[in-house]
Amino acid sequence: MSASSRRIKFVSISLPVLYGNHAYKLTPETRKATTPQDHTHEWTVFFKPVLGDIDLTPLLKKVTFKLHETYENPIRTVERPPYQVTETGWGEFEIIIKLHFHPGVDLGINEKNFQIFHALKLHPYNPQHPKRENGEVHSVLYDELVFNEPTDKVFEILTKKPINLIPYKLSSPDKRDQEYIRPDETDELNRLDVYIEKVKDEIAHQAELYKSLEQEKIALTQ
Ligand code: SLL
Repeated sequence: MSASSRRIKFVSISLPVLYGNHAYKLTPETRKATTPQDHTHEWTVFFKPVLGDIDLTPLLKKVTFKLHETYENPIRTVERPPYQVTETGWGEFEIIIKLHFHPGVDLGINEKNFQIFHALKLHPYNPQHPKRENGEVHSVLYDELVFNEPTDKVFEILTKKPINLIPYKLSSPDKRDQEYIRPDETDELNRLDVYIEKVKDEIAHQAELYKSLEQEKIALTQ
C-alpha cells in the first residue's frame, strides 16, 4: 500500500454544502425573443460550499446536472465554480446533481461518487408560507459531505487552505458518536452559528443580485 492510498483510521471530515434552486416567473420584460412561448419561469440550480471562500476545485473535477429529457442536452457539465445551470421552462422535475471527484479523491473506501436528487421548485409549495413578490421561489437545502477515513492526500486537501476544515474522530469505526479532536465543543457550535448566518446572508444576497440584474435588463430594453 502506497503512502498516498493509506487511510487515516477513525477520522472523518465534514464539508457543509448548499444546493437547490431559485426560480422567477418570466415577465414580458424578462422574456427573451428566443424564450419558447410555453416557458413560464427562469430558474437556476446550484451546488456550493456554505462558506463562500472555500474553493472546491482541488477536490472536484466537475459537477454534472441531469435535467429532464424534455431539455436539449439534458446532462450539463460544469468544470469550475460557480457550479450552476440557468434555464427557462414550464414544469417541475427532479434534477440529479453529481459530483465527480479528481482521481484519488473519494468520500470513503466504498463511496466513490456522490449524487444529490433535487426536486426543482417553480411554485410556492407551502400555502402556509407568505408569498414572495414576483412569485419568486427559493428552495435551498443544507447537507454535509462527509469524508470518512480519508487518505493522506484527501486529508491534506481538506485541512489546508483554501478548504481548511477541522477533522473529527470516531471513538470506534462502527459507532456513530463522534469525539472531536478539538476538545472545545463550543468552538464547533460557533462554527455552526457562522454557517447558519452565512446561509441566511447568501439567500438574501442571491435574491438581491437577481433583482438588480432584472432591473438592469429592464433598463436595457427600454
Ligand atoms: C411535469 N413531470 O409534467 C414534469 C415534467 C418537464 C419540464 C416537467 C421545458 C422543456 C423544454 C420544461 O419545463 N420541462 O421545452 O425545453 O410537470
